[in-house]
Amino acid sequence: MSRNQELFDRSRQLIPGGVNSPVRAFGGVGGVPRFFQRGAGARVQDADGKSYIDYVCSWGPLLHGHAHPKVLEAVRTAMEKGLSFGAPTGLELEMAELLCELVPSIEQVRLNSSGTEATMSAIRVARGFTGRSRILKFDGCYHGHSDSLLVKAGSGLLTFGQPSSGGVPAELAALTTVVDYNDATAVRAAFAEFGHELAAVIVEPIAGNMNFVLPEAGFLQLLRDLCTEHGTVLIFDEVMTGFRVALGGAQSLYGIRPELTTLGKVIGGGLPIAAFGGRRDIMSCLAPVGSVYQAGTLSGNPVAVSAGLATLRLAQEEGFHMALGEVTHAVTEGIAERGRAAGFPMVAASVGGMFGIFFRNGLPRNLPEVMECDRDTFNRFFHGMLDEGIYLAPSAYEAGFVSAAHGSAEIGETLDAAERVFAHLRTAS
Ligand code: HOZ
Repeated sequence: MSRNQELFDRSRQLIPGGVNSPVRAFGGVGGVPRFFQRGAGARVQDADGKSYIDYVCSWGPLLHGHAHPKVLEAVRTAMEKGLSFGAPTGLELEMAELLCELVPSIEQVRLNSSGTEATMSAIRVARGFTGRSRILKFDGCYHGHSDSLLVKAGSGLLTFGQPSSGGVPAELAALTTVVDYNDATAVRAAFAEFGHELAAVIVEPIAGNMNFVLPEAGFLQLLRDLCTEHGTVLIFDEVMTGFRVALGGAQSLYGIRPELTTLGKVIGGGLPIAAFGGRRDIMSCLAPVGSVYQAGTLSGNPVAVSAGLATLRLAQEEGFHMALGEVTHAVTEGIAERGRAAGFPMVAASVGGMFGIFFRNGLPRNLPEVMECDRDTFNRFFHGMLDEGIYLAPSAYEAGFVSAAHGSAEIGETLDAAERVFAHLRTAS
């Protein structure tokens, strides 16, 4: 029996589904999850000693790959001075200064420990600031697992949102209105009906939790205009896109200034840290200045902040995102070209170090179109690539990630593997 299998069998006895986050269980693709024992640069090694080129990068944080020497050095230096104080440190101030400099819409920022906390807190401060309760989100955008955000659309726009998870009270879900991504008509209709009640609109400016879906021209501007008109707080969830698609996040690419932004992943470089920030008058609603409560024992943890600072400083090097984007484009377009040449309908999209590949004709605009992809072919492609030593996200509905440690060797190996896998899939089908 493989060591991965043995670890999975034992884990399932003690950890629900054998994993600490559902998608890791390989439920969507089948088979045995790989248990990793180490990572270096663009590569990871599983419990059986097999090596893979990693296109998950811990779901985004590892912008410079695994165990980058400068990030490790920063962590070592910080941890030797103490792991946690539960009191302010100068490092947190350095992080706040850097975040406000890199993302100009952030005038004040607060650190916490996970993207879920950041989005949950941003919603609370938006509700506290506006004195309103209702929020608007988009189907297929994921903003962590707090109750107000685990909500799917009801049967029509004017029906209440429904919980998308057990344990979420229907009464709470009813305060969340859900419409399709890129659907300007539905957004206008929602504002016409509920605009005066909307505390916040929360959106991934590039959606990375229904695979990878780009905003259509004018979509984010429409949200900006309607929020301004109705006194609604626009929240950009840049937990995934922040510092990954561009140094100033997706908002810098599209030229939109949200009231609030949530960040995570890259700002911890692989350690748990997240942040939410934005307009000074809104952030001033937070305790101890204002009445909106939010706190955390490990918020602003010095070791995590140090890893994040080192990660962000490396990303500030001239041309960093351009080079990252070129590698990502070469890998993803190369895979899609080989897929099409083998007769599969396939497209790819990427920005900076984040990408999506789809088994369908044409890029999807929203969740229903993402769901039209050929999942069975994706799953066979995924397992073929895994056997070849290429680790893609174990789900057709997740974005992929490339790091600065991925270079020409990784591009070549990945494309050669894809060619062999497509040739095999074609003969098998
Ligand atoms: N939230 C991630 C999927 N979009 C999964 C995180 C994980 O399993 O680590």
